[in-house]
Amino acid sequence: MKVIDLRSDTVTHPTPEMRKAMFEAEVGDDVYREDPTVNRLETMAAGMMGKEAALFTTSGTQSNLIAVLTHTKHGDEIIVGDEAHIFWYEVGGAAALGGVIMHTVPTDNCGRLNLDDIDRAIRGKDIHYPETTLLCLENTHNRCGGAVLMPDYTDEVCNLAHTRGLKVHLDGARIFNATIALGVPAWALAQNSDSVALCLSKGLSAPVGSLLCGSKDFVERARKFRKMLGGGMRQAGVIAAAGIVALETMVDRLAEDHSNARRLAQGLTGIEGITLAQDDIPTNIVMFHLSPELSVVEFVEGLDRTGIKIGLRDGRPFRAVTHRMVSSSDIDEALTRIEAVCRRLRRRA
Ligand code: TLP
Repeated sequence: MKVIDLRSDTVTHPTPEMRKAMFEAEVGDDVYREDPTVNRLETMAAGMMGKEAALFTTSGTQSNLIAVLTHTKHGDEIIVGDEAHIFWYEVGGAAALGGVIMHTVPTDNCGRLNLDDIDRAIRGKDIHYPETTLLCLENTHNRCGGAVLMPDYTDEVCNLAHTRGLKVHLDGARIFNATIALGVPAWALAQNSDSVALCLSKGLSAPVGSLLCGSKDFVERARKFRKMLGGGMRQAGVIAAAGIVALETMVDRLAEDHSNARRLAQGLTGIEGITLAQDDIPTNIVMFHLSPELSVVEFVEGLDRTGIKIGLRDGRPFRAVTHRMVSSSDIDEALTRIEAVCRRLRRRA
């Protein structure tokens, strides 16, 4: 029985082409900036994101943390959505290591923060207040079901933030899913942000790595923080080589993941006991609820027995993420197995 792993697109393995590139990678000591493959990847990423420079980091979490450290100082306040990955899933690193307060504002279903809420959240000048110095957005939005931020919206938020003296960091872990969904180049989604992080190890299938992009001066300072966090990786060309293949060959195929996500969602709506938690499926994330009369524990056990892995967090809808290692026939097979599990649970309910 084939295990169909829908927990995350992070489970994707490197392609044979990536493994070959890794094997053959020209390397050097990247702390001395002598790794030609890392240098090439950074130049390439900066170009795609329309920024002057980029920094190869170990993970999306590290990129976001370095961005916070670089844009702020200890004791500052940063504005993040109350559904932001930075707020939920990065172990509080911004607070623990950056010494910043995360001021959350509500996130709508489309991953957006309201401009008035942002405006109100920015502190004025008062001896009692911390200084608000950074605002973070996320595109696509993980907890909002892969929602895509439109470039006009991002630009508006950036204008507001800049007018009030804040920097903007964009968590673009899945920014290429947004570019494929909208049919616009990645730089257009990040052109007014001061920094943007993209991930190689999600839908793009590279084994590891993220790039933090911004101005030359920003990346220069960010490089020092990466070193401080232990992210000076020496002969990192071995992994950067896979990242180059990812950027060159894996972006366009994300459309297939999006169509598989829609196929999955459509199938799930036909299963008694399941309701979608989203009005539409913009990219590769599908979230759904189980009817309250069906047991979550038994549902998960049932899926496990039939070789289906999906994401589950307390009090959250289930999450299924499509990716390169799940084909459209795997989706059909997953639906058949999920339907069988639900049928069994309904009989018992
Ligand atoms: N998200 C992971 C888990 O941490 C939840 C996933 O499976 O989706 N920003 C966003 C929007 C992300 O979704 C993630 C990973 C990150 C940052 C962090 O990237 P990594 O895992 O490389 O540290």
